[in-house]
Amino acid sequence: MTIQAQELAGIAALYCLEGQVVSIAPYGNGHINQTYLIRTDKRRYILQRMNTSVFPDTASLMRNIELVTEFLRSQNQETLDIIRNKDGETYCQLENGAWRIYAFIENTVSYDLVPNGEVFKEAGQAFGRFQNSLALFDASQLTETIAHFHDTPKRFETFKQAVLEDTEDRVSTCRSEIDWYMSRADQYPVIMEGLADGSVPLRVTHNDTKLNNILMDAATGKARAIIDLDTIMPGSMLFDFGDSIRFGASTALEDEQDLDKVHFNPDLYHAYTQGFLGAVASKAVGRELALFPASCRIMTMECGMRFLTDYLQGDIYFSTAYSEHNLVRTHTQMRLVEEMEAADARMQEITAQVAEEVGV
Ligand code: ADP
Ligand code: GN1
Ligand code: MG
Repeated sequence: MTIQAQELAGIAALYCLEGQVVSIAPYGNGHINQTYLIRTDKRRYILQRMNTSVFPDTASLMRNIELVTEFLRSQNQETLDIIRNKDGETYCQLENGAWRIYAFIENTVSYDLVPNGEVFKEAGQAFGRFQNSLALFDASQLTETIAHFHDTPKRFETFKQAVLEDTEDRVSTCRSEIDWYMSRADQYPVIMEGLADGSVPLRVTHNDTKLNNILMDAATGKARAIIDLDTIMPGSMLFDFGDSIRFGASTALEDEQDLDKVHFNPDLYHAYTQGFLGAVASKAVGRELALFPASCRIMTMECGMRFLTDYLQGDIYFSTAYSEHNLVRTHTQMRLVEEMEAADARMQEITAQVAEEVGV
């Protein structure tokens, strides 16, 4: 749905914002919500039209975010600041969607591509610390915003169903990609099996740990706030670790069309592992450590499979800019998995070395 400028101004008018609104324009590179930057003559805000087909229970979603941000603030951590509307509510349910406003977290940068290992190590440390903080949070208060979010075998079932239904007549355009995902089916259950038999602990996790969901201080480069808190739910530490590597240990953007530019970089894996493991240290159990390299492949396969499912279903889930966009994203994920497969021994070596360094 295209939202008109006048509608956006109407939504902003439901809030007591500081200053006069000067402009409201699309902002950021998220794939799920529609994000806008509001500028007033005094300050800036983030306005989001939440994706209610992805998150149908808006009230529970916003309650989760309220609880988690209150908790993080009580721990002296910088976090999202929900601006309440004139009725004192955390969001506005309108005919043209469900809307929320956050204070803009100023003087920060977020990256779609890792500029260097230091930045990625810093991200790892921040996500590790975040994991530690969430360990103190009472998970029973949280609603599961998307059931089976990182249940890779279930994602695979949905994928196979999309292939069978072929509603958009696109199967013929991606046969080799489909075969690629079919041939790796035995790997998908590994994390879920660990959660089921208890060898992998159930924790409270962020579940969407890509690099552009962390804001770094523009001056010092230090991590300031972890954002996009929509998917905080019970999960495995391996979801958060693997997804960060999927996105950040690549030499190219997630939607790079030139596959010659797309490589898995083991040095970036090293940097992130140093940061993350340095922060979670002894909290990580042996089975989690053993699965660090496999979790990167599983999360990358899962994400690629989700892009391919969306391509087959007519691009109904992720934001896309052109008709092959999800297929292009699928290709980068496949390339990364192949290179991770080839680098498995090296990844295991790095994990063991870092574990020793941080005394795990
Ligand atoms: P999506 O779920 O679509 O990914 P996000 O909540 O991650 O949406 O927001 C999209 C982008 O907007 C982020 O990657 C970040 O660049 C920017 N952003 C979101 N919230 C804030 C904020 N409070 N302050 C500054 N930038 C923000
Ligand atoms: C989405 O919301 P965003 O853009 O940070 C998606 C993640 C995917 C990611 C792939 C709720 O993340 O699961 O890994 O795209 N979020 C949701 O880039 O599905
Ligand atoms: Mg995001």
